[in-house]
Amino acid sequence: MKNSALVVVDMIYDFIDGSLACLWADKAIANTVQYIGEEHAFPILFVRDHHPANHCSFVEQGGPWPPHCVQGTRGAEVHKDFSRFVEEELCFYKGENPALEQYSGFEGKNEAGQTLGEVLSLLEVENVVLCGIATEYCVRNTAEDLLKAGFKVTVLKDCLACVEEKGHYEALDAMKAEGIRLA
Ligand code: VGL
Ligand code: ZN
Repeated sequence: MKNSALVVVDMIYDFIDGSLACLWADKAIANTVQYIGEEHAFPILFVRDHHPANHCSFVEQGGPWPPHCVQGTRGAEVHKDFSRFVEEELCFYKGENPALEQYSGFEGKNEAGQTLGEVLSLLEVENVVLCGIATEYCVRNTAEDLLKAGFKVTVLKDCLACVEEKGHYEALDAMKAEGIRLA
């Protein structure tokens, strides 16, 4: 599909086998790798949760989550099955401000300080295909922000992992009602 891009959200170790391991992560990774295929023609952008050790979303700071995706740890690395697709300038980091929870990848920034939204516009992308972790949090918030910004958004429902099954299906229903395509 011309003018399309794939955005892979938080397919990083703490959400796969670490402190916040999510349901169906292995299947989501395998299905995403299959979707990408051997000769993909679309850019692949990676959203990465990337917290300082004292982040406000951690239980010790009064937040809801165990420490996860701490900068410089294995838990913050993208899963190895995507290594051959990862380009640093297309990695968008979020949650770096210790005082701010940031579920959406839309305002995530690459090493040059460009946001995901800016780079998708620079690439003249119109259709954003999304997959990743967690359906109820980062995937949903990123999809909604992309839609608000005017992109056509498709979520690959077999390429998602979630914190809780119930929340996963509620998030899918909500996204569909808002005009996000499920494929
Ligand atoms: C996320 C929980 C904590 C997410 C981030 O990106 O889905 N979930 N931090
Ligand atoms: Zn986080």
